[in-house]
Amino acid sequence: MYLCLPDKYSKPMLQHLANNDTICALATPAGSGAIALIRLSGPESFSICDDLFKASKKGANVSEAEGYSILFGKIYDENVLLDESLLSVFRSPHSYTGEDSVEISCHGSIYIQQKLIELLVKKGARLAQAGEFTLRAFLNGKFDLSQAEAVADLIASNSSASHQLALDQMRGGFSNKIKSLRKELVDLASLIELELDFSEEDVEFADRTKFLLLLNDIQKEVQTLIDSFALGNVLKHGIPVAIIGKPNAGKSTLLNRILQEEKAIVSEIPGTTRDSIEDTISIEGFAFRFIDTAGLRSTSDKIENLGIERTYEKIKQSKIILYVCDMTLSTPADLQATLEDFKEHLEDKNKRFILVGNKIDELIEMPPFFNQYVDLETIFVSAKRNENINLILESLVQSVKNLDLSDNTIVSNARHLGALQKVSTAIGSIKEGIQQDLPTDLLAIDLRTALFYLGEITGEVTNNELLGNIFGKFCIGK
Ligand SMILES: Nc1nc2c(ncn2[C@@H]2O[C@H](COP(=O)(O)OP(=O)(O)O)[C@@H](O)[C@H]2O)c(=O)[nH]1
Ligand SMILES: [Mg+2]
Repeated sequence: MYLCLPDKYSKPMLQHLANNDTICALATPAGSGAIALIRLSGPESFSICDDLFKASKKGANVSEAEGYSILFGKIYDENVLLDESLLSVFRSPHSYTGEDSVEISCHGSIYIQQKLIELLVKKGARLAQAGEFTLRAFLNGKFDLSQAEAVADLIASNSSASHQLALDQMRGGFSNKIKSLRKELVDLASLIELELDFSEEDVEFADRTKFLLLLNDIQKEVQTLIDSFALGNVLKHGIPVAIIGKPNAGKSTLLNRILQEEKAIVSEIPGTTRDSIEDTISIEGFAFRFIDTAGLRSTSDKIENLGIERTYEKIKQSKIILYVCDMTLSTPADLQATLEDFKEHLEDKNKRFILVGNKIDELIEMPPFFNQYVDLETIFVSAKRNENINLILESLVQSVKNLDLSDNTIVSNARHLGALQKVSTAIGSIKEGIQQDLPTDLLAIDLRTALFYLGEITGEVTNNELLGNIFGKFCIGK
């Protein structure tokens, strides 16, 4: 009995997804532009291109071109000239997919793009499905699953932080971490499997005490990765900042100032904002998702009440709360009541609560009671006159800069998180099993589960690897 993955999940079985045909697709955004890029990958890439492309250089053709070379020439639909284009040639295995590939840079008219794709299909290429180039790259061993997923994250990244996160993952930072955890578990598993092989002889290769210590270490590392998701997720999708306060405090005005556009309706009528309005902007490389909410008050208006309910939900989901108050109306009692209402969030270490004293333009002097709350971070602004808004932005950025993002591997993918949680549960079961002195074969089941889910993250297969691991460490014949 060996630690095999169920076949349906193993990489060889995925091979059937990789048809051996030639695929093509538009790689640049749909629509017209200066240039469009059409990509071809598969064994017929070169011959298909030679069928419709005539290089300017005499005697040159795609089939004989060197890898990483560019050919200039004309594309014909039978005898009708379609475009003048550049063809970049990539020879297997030195291409993104690992296959023979060509990238056609044509003029970016929608007509040319469509016609050229039609032509490629006519000559034998098939329209690629979503992600199929990257799927091929994965199946051809160009990178593992989590790296392939990072390619999508990289394309979607909209801030320096999410870009860095995706880049680290694409370059294998996360994969290496998972691989090293897996290696440690495989080593343990090898010993356990040996015990199973020698089960009649009742030997214990794996010292249970050492085993437990190692499992503790691995579980700790897995937990660190799980914990990093909270941060990874906000870095990727933007740190949620809820703008809350009473009606007419100036929340929508503040949102508009921060976004530098008139996104939310501002009016002197209390209860104008009934639904929450969100937008993400990048400030100094970090994405923040600002949420303007319905003002908090008691009202009999049904719709406004739904909005208020939603406000409380948004507060829960936010990392940072900007509590906006109208300084011309706030009294010490109001402020006290507010702090009481939000006590739970004020005490939550994972949230930041910033009091924004708005409408300072209307004040002759600062109400002294605001300064009594020394523990509370307070920023005085005039949203209307765009005064001190930069102080809010600086403070927000500072809170992210204080986080140490450097050496730590940060999980930002929900699938990885799910798998890691299952790994942790499985390791917990093995530990329990050891403590209860359960037989080796039962421990092996949980070990396999843990390995399975780690493998699921990177898309690895364990059979051969594990066999190699067992025999690689022991002399045959011993
Ligand atoms: N004087 C002054 N008025 C403001 C300021 N910010 C907002 N207002 C006004 O306060 C009213 C309510 O603003 P709004 O942004 O809709 O408040 P919300 O209900 O909290 O979203 C509007 O008439 C705004 O022009 C400010 O800094 N100073
Ligand atoms: Mg509003």
